[in-house]
Amino acid sequence: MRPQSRVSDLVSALRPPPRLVDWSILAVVLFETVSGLVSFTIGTPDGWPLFWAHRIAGLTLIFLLGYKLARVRYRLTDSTQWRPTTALSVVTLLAAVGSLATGIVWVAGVDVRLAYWTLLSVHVGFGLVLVPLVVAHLTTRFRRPTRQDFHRRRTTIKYTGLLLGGAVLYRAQTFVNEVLDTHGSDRRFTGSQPRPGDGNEAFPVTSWVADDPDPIDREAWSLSVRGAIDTPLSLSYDEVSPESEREALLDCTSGWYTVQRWRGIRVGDLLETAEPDDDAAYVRFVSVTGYRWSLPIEEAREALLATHVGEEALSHGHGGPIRLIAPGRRGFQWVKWVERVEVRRQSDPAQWVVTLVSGFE
Ligand SMILES: Nc1nc2c(c(=O)[nH]1)N[C@H]1C(S)=C(S)[C@@H](COP(=O)(O)O)O[C@H]1N2
Ligand SMILES: [Mo]
Repeated sequence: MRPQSRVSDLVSALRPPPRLVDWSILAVVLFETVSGLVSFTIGTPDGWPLFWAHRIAGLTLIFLLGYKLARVRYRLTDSTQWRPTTALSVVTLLAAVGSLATGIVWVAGVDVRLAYWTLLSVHVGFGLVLVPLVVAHLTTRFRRPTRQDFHRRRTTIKYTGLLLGGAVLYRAQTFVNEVLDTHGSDRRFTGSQPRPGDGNEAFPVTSWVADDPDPIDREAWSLSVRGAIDTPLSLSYDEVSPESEREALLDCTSGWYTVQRWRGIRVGDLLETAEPDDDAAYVRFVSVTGYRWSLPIEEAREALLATHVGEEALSHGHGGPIRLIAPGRRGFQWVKWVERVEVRRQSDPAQWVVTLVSGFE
């Protein structure tokens, strides 16, 4: 037997029963959505298993979509089979192929932009439209798996095999990256690609969603510190003495990272002057736009409010006069254009919504 047909025999042997294929596709799409969104919050290398799980499970879709297409291809190619729901099926297929393809091409290190979106952002976009499409598609042809579809040992073996298949595909792709020395092997564990160089020009200006304030007049601006503290503060730009410096890595969920030397004031030094109450637990950083994020107070002490990047004063785009540097956190938590530091007793769940809607009128 030729090796090629052995592989295809193996792949056919792993095929779950048709109804299970459909539900497996739904399960994988949901897993990819959840793992993808949760991965946005992970910035330290100990979170790597989630990224690997996302990649491996995502690649099993190649098999599952293959099984599915082999079975239903005639409904697309034979026009007497067309139904009103066929259009929905086609759109669902396109979204699935789109998210898979952009994910795979991203792993290869390709860095093209569509309008101003990185491929990774397009991947996220495809993924987000795919969820309602798959759910809608499944309800038009709703068939619950039956007891006969499950066979404890066989089912376990098949799904284990499929996940192994996904792992082999991912390993094959990283191997190709290494052999061809593509930019895919420069990626961080988060998948982000490097933006080398120092200073304002070295890395892109990015908004999480829609935040885009007018440039801030440094003379009129001030930084206030308030909340659960003894001594409220208000500092003009000149009163912020940028004496602390540290290197930190900014990793944006749109798929790039940069390592810069940031200079500014340690939040811990600000807090020492402000004297937090004993039960202070969080520090919230609020932008002139209302955009905000909180850090647990111990972590916040180590964070920096930066006025400088590299040797330069922070540009408006990068959050000047002052922005938060939160090492180990993903980019969207590095609040730009900070004007208020609030010491608080509670966490701030509403920040998740505020960051998404800030900037919309
Ligand atoms: N106020 C505010 N801060 C923000 C954002 C925003 O939209 N508004 N975007 C965040 C995101 S998603 C990232 S990746 C970084 C980008 O910083 P940069 O524009 O300096 O590269 O800023 C973060 N801080
Ligand atoms: Mo970002």
